[in-house]
Amino acid sequence: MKVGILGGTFDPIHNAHIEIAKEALKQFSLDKVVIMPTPYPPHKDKNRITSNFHRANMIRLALKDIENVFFSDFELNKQDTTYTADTLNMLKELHPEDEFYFILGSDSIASFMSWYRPDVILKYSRLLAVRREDESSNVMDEKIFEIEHTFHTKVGIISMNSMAVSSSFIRTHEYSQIEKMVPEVVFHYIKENKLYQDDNINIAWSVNKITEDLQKKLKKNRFEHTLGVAKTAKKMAEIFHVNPNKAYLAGLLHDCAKNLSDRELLRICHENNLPISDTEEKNPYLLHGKAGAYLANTQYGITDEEVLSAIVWHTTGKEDMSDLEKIIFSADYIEPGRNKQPNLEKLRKIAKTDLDLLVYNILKDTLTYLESSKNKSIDENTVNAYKFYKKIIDER
Ligand code: DGI
Ligand code: FE
Ligand code: FE
Repeated sequence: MKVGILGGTFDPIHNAHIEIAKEALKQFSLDKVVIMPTPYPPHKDKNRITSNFHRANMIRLALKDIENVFFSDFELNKQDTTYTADTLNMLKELHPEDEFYFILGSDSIASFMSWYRPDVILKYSRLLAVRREDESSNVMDEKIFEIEHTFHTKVGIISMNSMAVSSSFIRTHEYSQIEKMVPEVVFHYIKENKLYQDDNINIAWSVNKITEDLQKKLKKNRFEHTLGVAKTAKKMAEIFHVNPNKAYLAGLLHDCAKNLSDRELLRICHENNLPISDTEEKNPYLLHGKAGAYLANTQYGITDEEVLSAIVWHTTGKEDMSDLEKIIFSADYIEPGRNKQPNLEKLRKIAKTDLDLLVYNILKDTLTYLESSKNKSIDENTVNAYKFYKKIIDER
């Protein structure tokens, strides 16, 4: 098979990327083109980039109805930036019978000579350079000549009509100006998720805006529970000298991933390299804490590690929690909307005086409940948390 590879950050994917893929297929009779986004280089400010999750979703949407062009998360799933040379080497090992064509835009052509091991890249693939018709092509031709001369290779040319489209333009302009630059489905996705809006993904939302958004996303009962947890957490924070704003925010967001299906929770965790334990694999709803913290960070711009950690641990608890973690863990259990659990009266009283005793009692009741229900495997964090707080209480 003749396989074209188009790399880049795709933040976001746009019409010119798709044109390049189609033209490469046509002009070089390729069997397929693979769109392979790269993770962002580690030094980039994490809060300023669009998550792998969103970038991958947009690519999937954009390629849905396009024949022979496919999304690959081969590089995206690597923790660190990968070198093209290594990627091609691995691909060649996995598919020795395939012929690879590595597609370069004009920026990449200009810098190709200084990439890591261009010789290796050329050993495993043939280069195809995108050449836009209007482009002042002299510089580009020189670069191509230099590559061909140095490595005794022939660079293929994909000729393209010029298109005034770029990801950086899309990231920095109003929605009305970018509508025609991306596939319709991608445009809707960008709007839906409020991507590339200054007051949104990159900057923490106001509490009011988060509340509004959650009201839209969560079922009515869940939303009310969420407010109950936020208010209860705030009151407890005041009693135990924890920052009440952080407690309210963590309470508000603790179940923000609760409207997602098991499959979506697993996918978020897979795509963002969040570890999944065996118990979580079997009971994916346990992941709504981890996935919730991820969304709180990427969608709502929350960067406070204490708040994020309280969201992560709110379902299972863990050993040696911070006071904020204890508060969210217990407010979730005792907020006024809860009525099914045993001992709520007693627990709500303890909540006014003794955080460790409260956590201990909730863990004990939770384990009793889990042991009596058939299909639920118990997370080791819950067990370890119970042992930890039992010891504290016993040793008093
Ligand atoms: O999301 P909420 O419903 O507000 O509350 P939560 O995040 O505490 O989740 C509640 C459920 O989680 C409840 O049915 C008990 C369950 N749970 C807590 N620890 C474990 C657990 N389920 C399993 N399978 N294993 C655990 O260790
Ligand atoms: Fe929860
Ligand atoms: Fe909850």
